[in-house]
Amino acid sequence: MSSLISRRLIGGVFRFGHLRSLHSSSVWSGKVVQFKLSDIGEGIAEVQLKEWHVKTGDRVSQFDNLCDVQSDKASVTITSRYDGVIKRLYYKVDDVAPVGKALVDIELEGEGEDSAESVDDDKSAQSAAADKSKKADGGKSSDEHETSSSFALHSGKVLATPAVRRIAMENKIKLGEVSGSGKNGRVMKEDVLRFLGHIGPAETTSKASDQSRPAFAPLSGQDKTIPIRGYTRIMMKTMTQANTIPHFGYNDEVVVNRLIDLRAQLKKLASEKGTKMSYMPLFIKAASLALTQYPVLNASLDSSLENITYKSAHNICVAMDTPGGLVVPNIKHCEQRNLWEIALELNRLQEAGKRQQLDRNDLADGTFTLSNIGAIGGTYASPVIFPPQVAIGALGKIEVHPRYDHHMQIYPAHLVKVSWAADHRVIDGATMARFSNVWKEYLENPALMIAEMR
Ligand code: CAO
Repeated sequence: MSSLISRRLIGGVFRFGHLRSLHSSSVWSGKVVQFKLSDIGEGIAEVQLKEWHVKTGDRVSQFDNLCDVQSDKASVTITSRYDGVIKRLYYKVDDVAPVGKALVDIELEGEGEDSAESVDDDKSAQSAAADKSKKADGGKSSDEHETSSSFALHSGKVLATPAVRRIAMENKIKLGEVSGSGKNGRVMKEDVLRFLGHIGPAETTSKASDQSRPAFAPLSGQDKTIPIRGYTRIMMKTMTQANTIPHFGYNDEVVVNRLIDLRAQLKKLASEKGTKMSYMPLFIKAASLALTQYPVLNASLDSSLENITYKSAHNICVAMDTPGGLVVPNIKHCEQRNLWEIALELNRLQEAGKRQQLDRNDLADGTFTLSNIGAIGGTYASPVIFPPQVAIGALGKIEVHPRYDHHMQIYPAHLVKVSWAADHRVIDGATMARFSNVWKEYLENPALMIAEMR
């Protein structure tokens, strides 16, 4: 689990934290500048290159997208701050690019600022980067790469990223025959996959990304080693940290017959409100109400293990399964939101998660986590705490089982199983169990929950 941020960086201006004038001050046509990955704050030291939007030889203008990069805290589109022609790309997709190093070389056109970072006289830096680029590209230089890919892309007439061209080349299709759905007719990965028949029509984009997975899955007769990237890289770091926490586990089952009735009524009204009402907003609101009684579970532990901070806001994280992997955004101030407001925010986060466009703020400052693995299946789970938080709950699939009522009569009980995990250094089992009982009470008698809402 992780924190990711998503931002759009315009011309390097916003990102670099200092305002730059984009007015021209001198003629610089023909000068080659290195466009460096500058410090993007948040302590980010490196990013992973997710996608190039340009190739060598492309003409770019200020504000044109150059590439998408992702760090453990940021997913960012980097845009050009110059007008010119791309002379060199220093990384290929999935490479890790350190902050402060060159991303692209751009040969300037027209007029601009004198402060551009020329590389004409920086041959050693260029050749070092070129070596890296060459290695990363299986020994081909950028120019060679262009030549090998150019069978379908003459003079930039078909817009596509190198990654898309690679897929087209591997499948022996001409990009010119693929209709592009991107800006200015740019051919996107989905367009190629659709052309190949791997995914359905354009309107089913979210399902398409799931269905496209098998295209990369089966390999026959050979091992494949790939670098750990994207959300998985972030999950690895966070979960390695979580592994130092002694987890206390506690499980229970909740009878949700009344909750199902309530949800059915709310679901009917949801479309009028322009949202959908799943069970999650009810689980989340019940958790927030229970956290009010047990604030120690809505807390964070400092790295020195000296202090615990009780958080006033209930920023409840929701583990989300997205096409890019697991990501954990949070709904801010659940203690102040009603069910509709929680549902609206959850829907927004879910849609942004599907597009991998969650904002930094969506991912920062979570205080407690729920993971509805039951949306996929299963009963009990062993959730892992999302540090520096101290508790997490996982929900199973709602299923019907026979149970006894107070008169010892068997009835069909709709049950959801919950698995809690708490940091046993600061939370004892009795506190976890009492919290769970309160949460369960709200869900088994949702009228109580409604009564407590402001
Ligand atoms: N039991 C029964 N039905 C469930 C359910 C459950 N536990 N969870 C969801 N559903 C139902 C919903 O109510 C909805 O039904 P309707 O279409 O009738 O409204 C349907 O399944 C689809 O729900 P959803 O998944 O779109 O929405 P949600 O709010 O319930 O869950 C989210 C959102 C983001 C939590 C979920 O989609 C998801 O990603 N879950 C996986 C979390 C995960 O991977 N956890 C593991 C973390 S550790 O690796």
